[in-house]
Amino acid sequence: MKNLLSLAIVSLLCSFPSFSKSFIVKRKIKQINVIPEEIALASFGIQVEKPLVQDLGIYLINVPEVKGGGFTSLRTSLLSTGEFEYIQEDHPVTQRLVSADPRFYDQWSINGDGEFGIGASEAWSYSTGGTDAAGNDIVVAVVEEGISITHEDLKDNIWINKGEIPKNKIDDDNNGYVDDYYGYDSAPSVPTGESHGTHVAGIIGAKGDNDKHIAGINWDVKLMPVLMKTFSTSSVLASYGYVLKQKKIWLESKGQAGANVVAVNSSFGINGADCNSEKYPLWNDIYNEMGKLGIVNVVATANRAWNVDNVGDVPSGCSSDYIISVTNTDEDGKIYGQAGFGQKFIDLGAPGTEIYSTIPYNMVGGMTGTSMATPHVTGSVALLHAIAPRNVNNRYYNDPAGFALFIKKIVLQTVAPEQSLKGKTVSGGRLDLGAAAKKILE
Ligand SMILES: [Ca+2]
Ligand SMILES: [Ca+2]
Ligand SMILES: [Ca+2]
Repeated sequence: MKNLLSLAIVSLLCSFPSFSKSFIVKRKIKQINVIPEEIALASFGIQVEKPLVQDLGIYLINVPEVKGGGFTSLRTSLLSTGEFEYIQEDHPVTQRLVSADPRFYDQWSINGDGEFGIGASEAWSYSTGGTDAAGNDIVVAVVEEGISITHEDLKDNIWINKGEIPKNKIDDDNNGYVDDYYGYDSAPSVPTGESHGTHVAGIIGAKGDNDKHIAGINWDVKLMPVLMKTFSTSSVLASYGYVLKQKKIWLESKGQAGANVVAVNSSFGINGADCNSEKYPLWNDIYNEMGKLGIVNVVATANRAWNVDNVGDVPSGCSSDYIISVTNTDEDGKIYGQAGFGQKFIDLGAPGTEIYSTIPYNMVGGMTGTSMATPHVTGSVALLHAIAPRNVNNRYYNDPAGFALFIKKIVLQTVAPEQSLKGKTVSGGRLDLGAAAKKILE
């Protein structure tokens, strides 16, 4: 009986000798060790490619391609011998790190479904963020009107000043700021949150894979809320001044105090202003000072379809080398209809159209603007710090200014080329975090 079946199987396999294909079989355990499996399986016309789990009788086998329903016949024939428990096809498996967050499917720019997303899942196979090769926490300062620090997808990633006791009206850590426990609030009130800031913060660092809401580009990162209640140069400078101070303390104390801020997100600005004129000297100045301490400032350009090189913009038209200026791309990868550009001043495009992220009251929602494009780049800078191998990351500690420029160079070098951004941006392309991650590992 067995021989007849074997012949039938062999003839089935031999009747379509076009291409060979791999299958996986599981033998019934009792058959093992009676005669060598390779020989036993050969009697069924099966060639063993390699044992997979020998103790369980699982083998990868190679058979000629069987056309049209052939696999089903092959399986039926093999199973009918009573010698096999299973036979199945060998399916390709791709490396795929996606988060289990319920609204992840809405995040076209991050979840890898959109062709014109940033390639985050590719980068996540190296790191999902949080600490660098030296084991230090990576901090991103988010300068905003307000952030919902109690949002359940943000609260675990909010930076706190451990040297400060909140709400006692004393500057406990003597850094010049009273009660700066949750970062800095230039108008001294407790932040309850505001949609814009909460949305921006979520793109950079909403907790990933926690079964809640969305995944930020960094699943674990420290988000430093730097709040300003008025939109004025003085308020912005005061906010940046806080970041500068915390980074200085961190460097001087060798990580014992302060904050390891590697990037600042600035999704605000002044339309049509000339940053490089005598009217705005302090902007470039403070970006350069932060840059010297290894901080990259990522800034949003105007939500107007105009050429920033001609009409000016603060801060995206500022000439400091330590800023990355970002415009908004849509789900087709093209520059959004209402977004600034400039071959000289605007560095690259990043997804900023219909972006889902956190909003107050434990919710998520969609928003569009250069404000949403910018945190994609800011979050990427932070993630690159986490991905950088030790020998590369050492440079950050030896030459922070040089490292800030190095990270900027990697981001701009690795963009996905995009026709609608050619001649309109420095790089002529769109943020590709997956490619940047590979580059920093070279
Ligand atoms: Ca303080
Ligand atoms: Ca205090
Ligand atoms: Ca989440």
